[in-house]
Order: sequence, then structure tokens, then C-alpha cells
Amino acid sequence: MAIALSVSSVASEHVSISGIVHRARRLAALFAGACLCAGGSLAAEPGDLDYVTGASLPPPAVESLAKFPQTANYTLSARLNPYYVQGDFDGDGKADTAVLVAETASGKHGIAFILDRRIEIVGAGKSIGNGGDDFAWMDAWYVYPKGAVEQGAFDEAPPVLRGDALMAIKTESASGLIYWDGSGFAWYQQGD
Ligand SMILES: [Ca+2]
Repeated sequence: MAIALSVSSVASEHVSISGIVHRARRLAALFAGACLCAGGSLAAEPGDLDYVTGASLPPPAVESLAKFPQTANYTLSARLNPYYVQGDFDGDGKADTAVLVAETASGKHGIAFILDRRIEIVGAGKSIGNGGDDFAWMDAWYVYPKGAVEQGAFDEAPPVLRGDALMAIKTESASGLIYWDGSGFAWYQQGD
């Protein structure tokens, strides 16, 4: 199996990064287990996370992903740069991570918010506002720090942010703010 050989080779030469390799292997097992079992190839689809890319995910985020069974239905994706961002998205004072994912069964793209005690998925089969249930349209994103939000494309008044938000962008076309409304993530259209 090509992946296993390459991992053990790295581990024997650079023992100090064994922790990183271990984490990456856990990621591989979590999100690409079927691929590893079937043919030994980790990259099932373009944009899927290889184990080196996965090693850049902060350890607490990886630990959280391992804790929640629902993540078994999703594949981590590195189709955009960056493929994860951090902020306090639910405003509880603790740092959260948002990472690109795809629903494995449908291939629909979205975002997994890794919060302190839960994981929330937007897109990737779960519809949110004008963003829909497939974020394939999104080609850029960034953290929008907690603060004032400008009037958007429609009449709806801007939300008062409880935490940091995410700006999801289709460049030169549209954008929407994804923010925590106290019980879940909501969408506020920015540009049209
Ligand atoms: Ca938080």
C-alpha cells in the first residue's frame, strides 16, 4: 500500500514528526478509510485532503473531528486556499475552526464548523439561505470579525453579530455572510 509505505518511511527518518504523521493517519482513517481499504490510494477526488495537507489542521480540531460520528459522512477538502480558518464563530469565547468539506455520498461542497461541543455543517447537503446546499460556487472565503455588518443586497436589516462570521464569496458575482444566530448558522446576503 503506497500510503502506508510512505508514512512509515517518513516516521523512521523523522521521529520528531511522528505525532504529525499519527494525526494525519488518523485523518486518513477518518475521512478516506474506504479509499485506503479498497486500493491504497488516498486521493479519491481532486481537492480531497492528502495526509500532508491534513497535518496543517490544528490538533484540537482533529480531536474534535474524531469525536463526532457525523463527520463520517463527510470528506475534508482542500479545494480552496486556505482550506480552514479560525475564529470564535458562536461567540462563546473559545476558538473554533471552520474547514471545507464535501458530503461524501453526494459530493456537495460545504463548511464544517468545529465548535466547542458540536459540529455544524452548512452546505454539503444542508441548505442555508441563498448559499444553497452545495457550495461548489464558493471560490473564496475569509473570517469577518465580530462587528458591524453593512446593509446587504436586500431589504433585510443586517444581523448583530454574536461572534465572528464567515464571508463566503463567488468572486465578481456574489457573497454572503454566514453567522451564528444563537441556535444555528444563518445567511445574510451581501453582494448579489
Ligand atoms: Ca467558539
